[in-house]
Amino acid sequence: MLTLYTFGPAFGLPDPSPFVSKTLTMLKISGLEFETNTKGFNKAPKGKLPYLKDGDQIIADSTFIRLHLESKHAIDFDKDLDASQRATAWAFEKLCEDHLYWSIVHSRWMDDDNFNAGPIKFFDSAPKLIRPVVAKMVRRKIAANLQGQGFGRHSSEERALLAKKGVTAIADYLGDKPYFMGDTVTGIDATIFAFTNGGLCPQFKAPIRDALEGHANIKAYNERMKAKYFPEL
Ligand SMILES: N[C@@H](CCC(=O)N[C@@H](CS)C(=O)NCC(=O)O)C(=O)O
Repeated sequence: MLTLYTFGPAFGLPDPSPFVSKTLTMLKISGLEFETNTKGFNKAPKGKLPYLKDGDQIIADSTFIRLHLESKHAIDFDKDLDASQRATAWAFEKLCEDHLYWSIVHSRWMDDDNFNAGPIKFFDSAPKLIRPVVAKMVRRKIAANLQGQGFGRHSSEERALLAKKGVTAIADYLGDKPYFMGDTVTGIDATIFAFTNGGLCPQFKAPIRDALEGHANIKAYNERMKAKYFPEL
């Protein structure tokens, strides 16, 4: 049995982490049987979720999980794609993960209203007395990550512009296709769905959400993916 370590559904999303949502979607696309476990964060080999347990193997990181599923379980998520399409899909995946992700993180964690509407709940299990201190420490660490990556150094106008450019690229490439690469679902759909669905989360006011809301094709795509893979949501 495959076990995926996750944070657990929150904010009406399969998981608050787009990387976990990506992997949940990927596993659903694969058709493999799997279970989820929300108690694994402290043992995460890279200090991050998701990671997968497959027998006695532990695989950390959504991209390595995908590669593992492809090699060990003989799944080719991109079997219908030629080399040029695979290259395009890879570039869009990294646009989501290394760019749009930071827009989502910035708006959820750095904006006080958004923080109090969502991430603050992650600290409910900490003892009440030290809860604000723990929350402050984690927010500080995330602010440092945003500075290190660079996204946190931009002005709010610049951050909004970058989110808009990324989202427009996704909307333009998706066009009126049912799935991101064409008529059939491929690996990149797990990522595009996870990050656009996370960005559209109605619980947060965010430039990425404003940008996504402006594209009817992305919203329709999201509804299609949700109906197919997460009907419970
Ligand atoms: N490259 C990793 C990124 C995973 C990641 O950033 N996970 C975040 C949640 S979105 C996490 O677990 N953060 C916890 C921490 O940094 O302490 C992947 O593709 O799985």
